[in-house]
Amino acid sequence: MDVRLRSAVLADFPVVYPIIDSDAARAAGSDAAQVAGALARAGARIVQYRHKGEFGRRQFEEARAAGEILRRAGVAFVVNDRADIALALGADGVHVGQDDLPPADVRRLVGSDILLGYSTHNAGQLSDDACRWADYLAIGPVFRTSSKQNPDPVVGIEGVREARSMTAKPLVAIGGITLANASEVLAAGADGVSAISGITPCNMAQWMRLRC
Ligand code: TZP
Ligand code: MG
Repeated sequence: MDVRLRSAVLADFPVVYPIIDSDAARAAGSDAAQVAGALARAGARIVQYRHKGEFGRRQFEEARAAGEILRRAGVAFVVNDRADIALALGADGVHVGQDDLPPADVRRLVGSDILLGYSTHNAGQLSDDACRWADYLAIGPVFRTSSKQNPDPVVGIEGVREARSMTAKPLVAIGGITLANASEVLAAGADGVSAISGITPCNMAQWMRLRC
């Protein structure tokens, strides 16, 4: 964990927030470490590692390898869902959702130096007291997505605008975001856009030109 990275991320939230899904990386004939390296070279400032399903030794080592590459490159490394894995790997952040450990308990576990992200899907969740423990909030799915099982209803651009009006914390939009619609999402008030399928090492350079 590099505490300076947390401050840097919060002072100027990255416009582009790639998520490496381990299964998606594998399906594309790659692996998380390779994708992490490519994203770092392309200019990512923050990257999240995500694995759904059993999180065993293989995933732990994969996340460790990706995290080491990101750390060497000065990129904030965030672990999805799992506070224990984030702590064990010395990650810079952990990102939890509505079905994971509550943010207050995650904060108690990981301490105040680690970035804590919290996913929300509607106005009710955004106004919940749990949000106060988070450093940044995510809102989505903005558009239809096939990267998440049983996604919540899409919130659309209007949902991003509403979320923006409800929080002063850094806000990341997620769900079906592509190079074609990212500008509209940012214009609705998101500080950053996050994607699993839409951001790849090959198109990362184009993403980095957003809002330049
Ligand atoms: N949370 C809301 S939508 C989503 C998550 C993790 C999936 C985003 O994947 P994609 O491929 O960027 O639509
Ligand atoms: Mg989760």
